[in-house]
Amino acid sequence: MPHPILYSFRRCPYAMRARMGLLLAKRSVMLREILLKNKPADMLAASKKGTVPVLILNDGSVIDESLDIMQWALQQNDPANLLCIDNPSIQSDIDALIATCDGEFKGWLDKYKYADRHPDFPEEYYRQQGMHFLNVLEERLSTSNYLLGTAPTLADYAIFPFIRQFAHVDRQWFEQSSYPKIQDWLTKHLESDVFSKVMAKYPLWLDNHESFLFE
Ligand SMILES: N[C@@H](CCC(=O)N[C@@H](CS)C(=O)NCC(=O)O)C(=O)O
Repeated sequence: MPHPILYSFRRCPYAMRARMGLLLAKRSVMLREILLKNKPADMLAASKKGTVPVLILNDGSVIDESLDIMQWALQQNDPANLLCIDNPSIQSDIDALIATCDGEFKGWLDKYKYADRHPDFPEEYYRQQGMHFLNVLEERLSTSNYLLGTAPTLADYAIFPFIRQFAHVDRQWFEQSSYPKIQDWLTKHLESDVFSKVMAKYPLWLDNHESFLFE
């Protein structure tokens, strides 16, 4: 049985979360590393959106949303119960947190990251807006080790790549900021085996059309 194909870009937070979902579900795929400035025709033929990640299943169907890829994998095998299948109330908290991350927070994150392209306000303004979400996370992490309790859920893995980006915009600011719980939580994820595996470097697919087993 051939493996599904995953078009991915190492540094994309959406692709990171998809790779983590696949890894945590122990779902092997053939990884094709791309560059956003030179997208392979095969990837665009599969998904016209032109975003990564894109997963092509063996039956030819395509999943081109990172969260859908995580869910597809974890619905088949979720040894750590990241989807919290027996707890609809936690599930709706997970969905709500991820929706805020991908919606409002991501909007401010992009403006903070590229403040020079958004001269209406200074960088600090965009950071301040993004901090509303950080405040919510800090409060949650003040009462438990993970966002939804004592164990990680889909929300932790889906959200931390974006907090990592936020922290990287101005590391000095982040390190002295009043977010000690987020700092610990982020460090824990960044130092995890899962993260170091998903951040392994692969040669570009377009260089020699070689996919790599990702498992
Ligand atoms: N909603 C999509 C967003 C994916 C996305 O926007 N990925 C970015 C890279 S981080 C991308 O591919 N952008 C296209 C481009 O820059 O050309 C998902 O969750 O998969």
